[in-house]
Amino acid sequence: MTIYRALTIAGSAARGGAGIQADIKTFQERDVFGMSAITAIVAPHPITRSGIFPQSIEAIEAQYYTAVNDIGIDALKTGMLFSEEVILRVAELLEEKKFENLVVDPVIIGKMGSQLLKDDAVNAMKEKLFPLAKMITPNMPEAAKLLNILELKSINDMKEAAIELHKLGPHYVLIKGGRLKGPAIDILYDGNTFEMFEAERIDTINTNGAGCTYSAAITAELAKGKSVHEAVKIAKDFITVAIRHSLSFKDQVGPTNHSAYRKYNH
Ligand code: PXL
Repeated sequence: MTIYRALTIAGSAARGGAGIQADIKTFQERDVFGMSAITAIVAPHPITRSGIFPQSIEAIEAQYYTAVNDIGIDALKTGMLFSEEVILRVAELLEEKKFENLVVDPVIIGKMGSQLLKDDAVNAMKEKLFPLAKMITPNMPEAAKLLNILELKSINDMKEAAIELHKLGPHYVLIKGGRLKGPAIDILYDGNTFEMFEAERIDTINTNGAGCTYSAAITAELAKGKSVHEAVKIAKDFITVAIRHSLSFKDQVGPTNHSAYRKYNH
């Protein structure tokens, strides 16, 4: 039996619903062997107020090479990379050995408002990482930030943004319409045609880690050799059910439910 393997290069979210934790849970749920290279630890300290603890370049390299050399990789994704220095090094590593199935989730700002990518790192992400990606998966605010525009408001804005982002080099651009009014419509663009993936809008605030989970599900399906169309279709179902059954702890913005697709979808 073939075991498919996926790596996430991202931040560790101590709350358990986003970042590395969301990715690994999702890989497991989609029957893919998950590995991690942690770029930073995200955990708000109640007294010192520090919330982001970056890992050294050496530590990131060590984790990456361990995954590549000891296990092997069928697909990988990047999430929170935090600094220009990390982006440049990760891009170098991914140039050194190229992977067809690279999903770049351009994590910039978390749902709780924390800045997960420094402002001066946005250009490095666009110039060095996007050209290596099979797919980039910005949400609407991220797409706006990447293109230096104020806001995306409509499907038409999303389509125009997808065309501009595609020029930066990824094979596919998936803009996630979580912030639209009405149904949650995502736009996939391959440089030629647009494809829409639509799901009902679920009225909940508990969507912490939704973006991470969605892109991890896409990565897992690509690891198994699924087409981009199939991977996004399955991942869209996965995240929709995970949001429908999202979790609520202690009045915070809660996480999506990573086991919901397995438990409730069939
Ligand atoms: O959901 C965005 C995200 C990504 N990565 C890490 C996070 C978050 C949001 O909480 O903590 C590590």
